[in-house]
Amino acid sequence: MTPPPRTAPDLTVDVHLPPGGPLSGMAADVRIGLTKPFKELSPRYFYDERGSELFERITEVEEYYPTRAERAILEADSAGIVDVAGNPATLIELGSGSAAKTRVLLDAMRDAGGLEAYAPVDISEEITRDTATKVANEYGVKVHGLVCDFERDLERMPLGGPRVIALLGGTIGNFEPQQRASFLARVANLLGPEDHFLLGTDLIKDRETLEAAYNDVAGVTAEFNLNVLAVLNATLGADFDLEAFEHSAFWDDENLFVDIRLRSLRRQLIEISELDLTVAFERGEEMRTEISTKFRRDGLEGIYAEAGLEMAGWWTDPEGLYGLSLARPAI
Ligand code: AVJ
Repeated sequence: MTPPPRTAPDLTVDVHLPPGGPLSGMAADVRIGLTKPFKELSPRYFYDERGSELFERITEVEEYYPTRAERAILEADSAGIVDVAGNPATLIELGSGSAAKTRVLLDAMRDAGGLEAYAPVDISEEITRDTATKVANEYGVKVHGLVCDFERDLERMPLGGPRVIALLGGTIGNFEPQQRASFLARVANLLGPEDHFLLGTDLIKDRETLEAAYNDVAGVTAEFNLNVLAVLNATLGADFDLEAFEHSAFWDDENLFVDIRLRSLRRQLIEISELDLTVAFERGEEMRTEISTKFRRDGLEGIYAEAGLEMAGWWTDPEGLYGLSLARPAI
């Protein structure tokens, strides 16, 4: 047996998708959402190939600031983040995607001399394999990719630290308060005394800025939102007419989220053949497709405390649009 060449990347990718693939459970979930008095769909179904492409385009429109703001913070403060995190050896990234912004963090970890391993965690097998391979080759560190639903499979995250578990991009904004609380409590439970959790959160600001970010003039967000109906047509045999709905997004200053909906432009019946279900929409009826919660530093500290975490660091961009926080298990 010849040993592998010294340059062979140290790379593994484990797949933990349920038997039905990434969309298993979707049928039952959509049935529940569409038979409620106030209809709703989970934002997880936005991201088919077209949806992922449209989201990428959203991050490039003028009005949508969160991606740029988060990148600016990472570029300015990665060294500080790595320092407060105690020069970690492993970065575990939940919802890593193409890991575009992650490299800034990996660079800072490498510069601090700690970087040993990277674990990209994502629901898309293709993207995870691609990201894992690229990072293994670029950084020459151990890469352990995990293809799973990170919410369901959180306890599968590789051990060995000190680690940083990162959830960037403002994804936590999609979680309902209860779902968020139990997710963060599980994170707290998973963290060893030397581990940290790095979280990206969009911040509360004036209504105009928030609403503009979700109602871009070019209509990319509207197209992204409507695309979820095409996903249901393709995967569940539904017959949604995308022209018969319109995008709506408004800031709810009581719940502190941008409320993203689709409004039926006429009274209509939708057949969903795979569910053997007919859904009636009134003219003007709205269905929620996403919430995007916004935070303040003190609110987030309270949310951490309830989950058994404490904030160890806080960074914002110069305009204070977006926040990155580092949390550790509360003592
Ligand atoms: C990917 C959940 C962070 O809430 O801003 C962007 C998704 N939806 N425009 C967000 C989204 C409409 C985005 N997150």
